[in-house]
Amino acid sequence: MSKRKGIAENVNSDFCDFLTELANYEKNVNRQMHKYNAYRKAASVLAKHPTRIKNGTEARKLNGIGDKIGKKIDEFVQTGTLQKLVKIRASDTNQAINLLTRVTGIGPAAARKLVDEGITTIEDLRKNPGKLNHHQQLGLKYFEDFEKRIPREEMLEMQSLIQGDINQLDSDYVATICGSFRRGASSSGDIDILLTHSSYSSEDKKKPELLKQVVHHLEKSKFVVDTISLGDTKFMGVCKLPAGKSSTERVFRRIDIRLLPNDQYYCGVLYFTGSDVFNKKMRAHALEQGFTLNEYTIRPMGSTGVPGEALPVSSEEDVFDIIGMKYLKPSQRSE
Ligand code: DCP
Ligand code: MG
Ligand code: MN
Repeated sequence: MSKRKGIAENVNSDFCDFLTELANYEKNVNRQMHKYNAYRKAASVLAKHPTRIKNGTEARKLNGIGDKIGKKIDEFVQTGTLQKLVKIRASDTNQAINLLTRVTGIGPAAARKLVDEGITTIEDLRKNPGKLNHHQQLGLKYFEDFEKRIPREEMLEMQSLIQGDINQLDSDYVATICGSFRRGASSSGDIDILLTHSSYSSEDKKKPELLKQVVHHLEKSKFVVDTISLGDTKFMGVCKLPAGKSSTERVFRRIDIRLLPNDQYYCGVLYFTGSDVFNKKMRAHALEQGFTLNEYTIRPMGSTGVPGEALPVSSEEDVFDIIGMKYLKPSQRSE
């Protein structure tokens, strides 16, 4: 073989593709490193071969290609595919993607990429932690717990712990547990907290320490136990209540805390109370009335379509009033 690296076209690339797919499957799914290496080697030999391979017999003459791979090449030449691969792909792909996206931090694109690499189960993920970012690793670590709904009773316990802690730190904080809990749901998927402080308005410089202090205080209380991410205005993490009276083991829960300036607080509370479907409807209604509404502000749309200054808002009711919508209590905002 000459050393014209990458210049010549790989005339056997379809063979190389299926061999690489099989290699990844053996490595990621079965942890069969010998098979992985065998498929990889065969793919690399074929990639360097200057002429098109016509069948398994011809392939077997090459160094690194034995009977088994020769048979696969025959099957591929004759049928245009491999039953083994069809099975690997069809039996699992969509189910696997659906499964992997249940891990917090793994979206559909990341899931598809993992599945293409042969990672199709939670066990596969656990064997390949290097493929996951920090968020995904925590999603995996707490996978079983994060799947469990949080009963309202526990939400109420967490609410009183959180409010007590924040108030003890500085009574000028205001915190509201939003999300499905605030809509009165009998169980919630996670804890969504909106935080502000009387000293902090949108005219001021950013005050990230307001959020960090609260997070660190909740860590000292051993309530917050892991951090997915902590930015200036948003904390994503993991929490757990201390053992209860019934001594049943507590479950790890997902917690989000967002910090907003006090003049943006009620647009934030409105947004993070949801539901997401209700929010879409309300934003559409606002637009019909000539206002643009988001999680921070409500602004009039000028005739040119350029939003004006944020309108003053000191309650959720204010926002309903501005857009001429009858006030709905959180429990009436399910859709
Ligand atoms: N939200 C939204 N649009 C999104 C995501 C969220 O408007 N795409 C808002 C409305 C949600 C709130 O943020 O109610 C909190 O998001 P969650 O995903 O935590 O949703 P819920 O708290 O409503 O439900 P769950 O009990 O599953 O956490
Ligand atoms: Mg929620
Ligand atoms: Mn949430």
